[in-house]
Amino acid sequence: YTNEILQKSPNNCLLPLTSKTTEDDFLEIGECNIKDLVEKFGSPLYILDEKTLRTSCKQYRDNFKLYYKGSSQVIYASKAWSCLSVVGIIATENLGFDVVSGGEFHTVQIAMSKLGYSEIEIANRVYFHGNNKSLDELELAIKANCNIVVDNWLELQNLVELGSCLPEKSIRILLRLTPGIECHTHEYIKTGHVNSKFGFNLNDFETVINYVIKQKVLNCRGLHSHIGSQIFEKQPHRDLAFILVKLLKKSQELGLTLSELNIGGGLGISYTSDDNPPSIEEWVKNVSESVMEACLDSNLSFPKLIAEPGRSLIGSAGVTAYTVGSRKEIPGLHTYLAIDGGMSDNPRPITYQSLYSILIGNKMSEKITETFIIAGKHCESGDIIIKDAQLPQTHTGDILVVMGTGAYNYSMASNYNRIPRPAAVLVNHGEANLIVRRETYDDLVKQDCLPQRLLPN
Ligand code: LYS
Repeated sequence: YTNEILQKSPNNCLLPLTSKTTEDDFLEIGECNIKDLVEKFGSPLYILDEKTLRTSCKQYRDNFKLYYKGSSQVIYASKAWSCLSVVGIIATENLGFDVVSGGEFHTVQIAMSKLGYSEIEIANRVYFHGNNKSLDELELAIKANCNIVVDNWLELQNLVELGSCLPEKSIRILLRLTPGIECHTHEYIKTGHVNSKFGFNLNDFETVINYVIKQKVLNCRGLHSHIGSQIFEKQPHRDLAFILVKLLKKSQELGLTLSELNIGGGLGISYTSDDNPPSIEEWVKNVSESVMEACLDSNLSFPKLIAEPGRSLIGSAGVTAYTVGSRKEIPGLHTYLAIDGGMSDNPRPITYQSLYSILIGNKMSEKITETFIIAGKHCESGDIIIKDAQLPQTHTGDILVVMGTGAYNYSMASNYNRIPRPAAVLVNHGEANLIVRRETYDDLVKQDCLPQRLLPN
């Protein structure tokens, strides 16, 4: 891994920015040796590089300041990885949060209040999304006074009802719209196409605005749209900017002036060397220029521009270290190499057929001589992390590192086959701190209940 790879935008490097090979041929991240990390914290292990995460936050922030001539706010899509330390780092980088559940919101509230932020600061930074928020979640959001991104009619009506005893303009909302934009990504992670489950369809726009205008309790500040995830093209966001700005104009004509425009997220990362996503700078420049151009066309002042990256902030900051276990050779066919984790700590390959890159963390510069199928340890033939991994001679006990696992690995992990979820460590300047404790067998039965009548008398 040459400097050339390491100097790219954080979303376009396979390994975290601080990755190096030590003299004795081990992978080092955040000045921590992979072997020491696995010895100390066990395996599998999620490893998160603080420097890479902070660098991507800074690149988003700085580039919006550079390219957008209005105010802007970057909000982290918590769904990529939500835990106290990740939220803490991102909060101190001055980003806000997109949360899609009471649980994600609670995590932000706890982390930010532990760091000393006031309730008002927390509320201002949180945007509560979701296509089916429960009444409890809506109440939570209203009580905290955060921004609510309203997805549908039921939610609008529920908000009006819940807010009926509140003073005027108490509930800050944005309206989520389905812009009818197709982008090239996996079917399951597209969100902006016409038959998406998310958001109001455009033909409802006028009716929705007219309804919102009449509701005293609703303080509608802007529009939101998100077209999908792991996107490499730039045109869809440009199109989206023009569509949304036209709707800002339309809303103004209907009597509702909106000051915020949330353009969503979706910038991809490179999982393999064939991937070449735009850099964070290119993405921000494209979005900023498109929104400004559209505003000039429509003769509107620049709204507060909000973007909500998740994967491109944290994806490449993380790797997962596994220990190699059994090896099965099927003569004339292929060789399986099994690791001590799999679809429970990384469900992306089985869910989206996602590709990953790997290396052997204790044999960084050894010659590639073998091709393996990397299998997980779950009771499913589909539990395959990589179908054709090119590796040096690899044996039981070697440390296999999967790159680009910072997003949607920890957050989508399960206990399938009652396998405890791995620990996570944060590395920086030679220090490694546990940020998520490894689950124990006792944790696995913690929520189980055994009714009295099942016990012997
Ligand atoms: N979980 C998805 C993935 O791993 C991304 C979901 C994005 C949701 N808007 O690619």
